[in-house]
Amino acid sequence: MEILKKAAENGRQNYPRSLQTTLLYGTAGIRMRADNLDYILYRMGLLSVLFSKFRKGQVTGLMVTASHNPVEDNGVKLIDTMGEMMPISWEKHATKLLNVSDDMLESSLEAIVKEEGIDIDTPAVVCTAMDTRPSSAQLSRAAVGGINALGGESRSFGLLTTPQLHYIVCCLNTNHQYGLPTEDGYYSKLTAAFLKFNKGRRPSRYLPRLHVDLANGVSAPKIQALKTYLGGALDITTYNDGSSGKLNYQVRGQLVSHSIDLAPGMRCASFDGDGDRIVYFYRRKGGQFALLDGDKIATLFASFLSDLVKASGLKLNLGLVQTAYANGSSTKYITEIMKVPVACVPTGVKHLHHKAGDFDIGVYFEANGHGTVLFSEGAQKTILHQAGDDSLDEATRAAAGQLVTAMDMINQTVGDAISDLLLVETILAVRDWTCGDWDAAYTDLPSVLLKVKVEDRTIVKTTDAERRATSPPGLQAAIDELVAGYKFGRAFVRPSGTEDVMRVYAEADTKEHANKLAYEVGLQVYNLARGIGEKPQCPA
Ligand code: G16
Repeated sequence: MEILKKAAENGRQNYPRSLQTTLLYGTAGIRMRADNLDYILYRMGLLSVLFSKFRKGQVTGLMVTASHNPVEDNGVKLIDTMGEMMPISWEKHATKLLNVSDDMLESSLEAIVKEEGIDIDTPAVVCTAMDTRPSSAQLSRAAVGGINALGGESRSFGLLTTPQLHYIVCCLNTNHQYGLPTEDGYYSKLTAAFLKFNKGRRPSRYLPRLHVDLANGVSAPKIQALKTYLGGALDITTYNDGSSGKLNYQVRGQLVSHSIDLAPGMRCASFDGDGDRIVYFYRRKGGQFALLDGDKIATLFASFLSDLVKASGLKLNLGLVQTAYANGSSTKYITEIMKVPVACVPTGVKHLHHKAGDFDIGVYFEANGHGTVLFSEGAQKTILHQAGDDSLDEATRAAAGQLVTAMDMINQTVGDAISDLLLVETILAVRDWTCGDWDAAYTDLPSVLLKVKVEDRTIVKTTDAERRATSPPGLQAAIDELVAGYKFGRAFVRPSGTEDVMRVYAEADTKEHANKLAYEVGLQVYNLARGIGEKPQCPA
């Protein structure tokens, strides 16, 4: 096929492969030091065109970002037609294109076309956007180079949060039914729902005042825009707003930046670099710092939505999806107190999103604050019907109407810090809650996350939603033995899909025990999985 040949030739000349290491399209795309990414972006541009053709010319998306990684890194996330992540079945094609030599690029493209039964003459459209990293503009140009080389139409949206691009892709493929495919359409849809929900509300304990740390990322300008649409209904003070300071500076596993001088009574939230994750935090009355993470947000959403489902007289099954990182106390609370079914899947929004589709209403969250709510097509229709059914009493209809408004506020395509923020604030206002009221539902077990550097992270293999290691031999037995020594002990290890490290998670009855367990498991990983560099240290 002539066009594949030309695209491969263009790649060889203008975007030659500059790395010989083996790369993987991982948890959320590919990310690494930005210096060598040009050819990768070019090739991912090619792939997104093939993917659009495979989807019969529907719009696909390509986001240039390395999300929570340091500013020196960059990467790419590919988006499917309804705004979800590119399907896992296509990741092998991405990995193949990341690793083939320039000489093999043409035949590799041909193999994808053949395997997926793609009609190469189908038109293709790819929407692109980028975060605020210094390397993003150049890498976007490389991606557009790839899109155009295969005859695809590229539509560049400039700076967007990752979830905004997901939203726009979905709008375009639903003929604008999901919303208007513009940034203005996004703010208008979400804030109209927020304002509707909060109209005339006069809470006494809840204060519509929030402090948000934006990690110097792409959400900084976006929150300013949001504020104009909110028109003062929510007073947002911003920190790390991009005016100075490094992107993702001090953003760690659980995304808590230290830039906010926390006084009691302040309600704070923190975003990651590309705006798809959010966690809340505050200082308890006794002065203790408290994190309201993705698990706490998930339980807040699930309990609120399940109350509305009951009040609207609907029979819809609501479930919650978590990963192994979910705090043991949250899972216990959801199953035993809330009586909501919980599913556990491997890390990565793509897994959670997929599983959430098994429920009429699927709430999914990773503990790190990545999550949203999915309403099945059937559930959406039933809710809309109920809200407009005049034969029902007013309270029942009003509850269904509130569900409709909540659906409009939620970016169902992917986890979205802005949309999640608006829904958290709405629920707190409706319930007239402070952070303390929200936090009171259950108490997290102390937990710790460690990183361990190893020679080759692929030698660690896991099963049971990453809760057990099957390789290297002896590792799981060693973890089991260590865990048995701690009250409420739980630990697991998994290779990161976004950084070149192994992650070790541990929880136990006290912080000291959780630290010690994580450290001991980390040492086993270091010894059995060929650790490199400094040995793990026991966290303070
Ligand atoms: C990405 C994924 C998340 C995942 C996180 C960490 O987040 O989208 O699902 O939890 O990376 O992944 P890992 O532990 O494999 O490095 P983000 O916000 O950085 O795109």
